[in-house]
Amino acid sequence: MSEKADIALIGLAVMGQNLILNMNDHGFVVCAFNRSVEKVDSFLKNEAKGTKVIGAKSLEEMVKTLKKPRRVMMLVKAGSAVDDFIIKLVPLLEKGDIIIDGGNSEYVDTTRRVKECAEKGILFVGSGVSGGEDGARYGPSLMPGGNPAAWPAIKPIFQGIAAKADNEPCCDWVGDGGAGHFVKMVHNGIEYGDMQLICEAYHLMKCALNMDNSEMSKVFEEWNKGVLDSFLIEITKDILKFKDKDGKYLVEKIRDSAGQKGTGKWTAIAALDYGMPVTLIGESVFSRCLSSLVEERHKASELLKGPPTTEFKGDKKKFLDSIRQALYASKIISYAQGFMLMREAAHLYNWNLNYGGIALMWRGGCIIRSVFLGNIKTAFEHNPKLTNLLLDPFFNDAIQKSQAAWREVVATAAVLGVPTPAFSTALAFYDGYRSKRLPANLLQAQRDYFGAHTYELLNEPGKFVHTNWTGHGGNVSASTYQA
Ligand code: NBP
Repeated sequence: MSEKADIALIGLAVMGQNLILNMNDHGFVVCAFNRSVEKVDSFLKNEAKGTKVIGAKSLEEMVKTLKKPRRVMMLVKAGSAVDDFIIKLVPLLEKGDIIIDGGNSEYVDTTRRVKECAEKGILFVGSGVSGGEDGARYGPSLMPGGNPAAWPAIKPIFQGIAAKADNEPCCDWVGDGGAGHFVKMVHNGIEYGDMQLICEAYHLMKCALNMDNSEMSKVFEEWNKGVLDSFLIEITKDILKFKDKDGKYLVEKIRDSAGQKGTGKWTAIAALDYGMPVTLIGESVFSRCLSSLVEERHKASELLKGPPTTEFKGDKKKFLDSIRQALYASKIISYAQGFMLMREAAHLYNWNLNYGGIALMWRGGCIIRSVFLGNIKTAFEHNPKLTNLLLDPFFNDAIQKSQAAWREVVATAAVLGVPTPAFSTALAFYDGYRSKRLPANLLQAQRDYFGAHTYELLNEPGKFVHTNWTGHGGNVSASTYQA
């Protein structure tokens, strides 16, 4: 077969098929392959009928169709399937050829694969792909990282098919090793946080303000015209007013037990591993876990009493706007925490992350796309060395303006007994972050009292000392290290 395909794509499930059609629309010739090869014929006869897409029945045949350097992209289930394909592909490729993994792989796996492939002369790229089915078809957000030598060869395809925001592609080179998949992981964690915040706003509207679905939908429609303008607020507006065949609101019939595929959990684990207080994403993961304890919650709901009513008795219109402000302020905290985590990982892995560029990559095409990300991009453009988003004048000002309403919502929710874990943890983080002095002095004293773990004095940082607090303990201290 003559070498005519610009790129091969392995994996003909929802993401792969749509990405192929998107590439085809942008003038690239794609060779399609799938483990179950019968799907190749079916795809060519149906979804890809009338396109320039070609198919291959084996990896050998697929590789022969490719222009050099060969570009092979996988969109298969993350995990061993990716390693299996790499093992089969490497002997068929030449030095300088490129393998791209567009699945939701763990960044540590990508770091390993980049290294292993480089040892064999193959350029490996791990790319976050966000936007689901629609994004893949009409413009995803793409977050490629890995072997930088691959970027010039894949850039035209990636930037060609990516979503555009402010006329710029939502795709740029992220960094070495697993940087692309790390950034995608944080994106997914932030998505967990955004969804949880919206759910808490909905819960308060329903339980504290007794609003019906049509009213709530209108509120989200209104919110979508301001600073909260985003894909997730927009779909929430649609979901809330969607009626089932019997005329009843569908969302109210859905079992309140949240599923998860793991990327939020990975973000929380990375936060713990790197010692970064990414509390809002953590709470969002735990909120899903709590929701799934349905039977236990049903029993507990009969036994564990809360306040006599969840109904808010004050100025409802004003409280509704306070919920909007609490959502906005909490969202700022969540993104500030997500960027803190990326900054720490960049420091540890020596990635040169472009934070404004990342905000632009998320600005369109993906699930967390929003107007707000434009403000984040601007903040990092003004100051690429910004240590924390909260210190940017725009976001500092936004938090100051919403602060009173945010505190009112968290306090009222606590009084009424309506759970708002993400709103609350965001506010606790804000108060902790802005505290010149925290009670960790007492904590250090406790550690030294019971475990001789030592402490530093305010006027002698870096010098660890131990006190014999009781008079009968020894004077020997434990080793000093950070877990
Ligand atoms: P799936 O995650 O459902 O994977 C289906 C593909 O993986 C099929 O091509 C299947 O081949 C192949 N596959 C499986 Br399953 N096990 C395999 C194995 N052991 N060896 C070789 N191939 C295997 O597809 P998807 O939803 O299109 O997602 C593709 C990737 O993109 C995943 O990593 C996913 O996490 C990620 N992603 C998905 C979305 C989304 O919205 N769905 C969004 C962003 C990223 P077969 O046909 O022979 O079974």
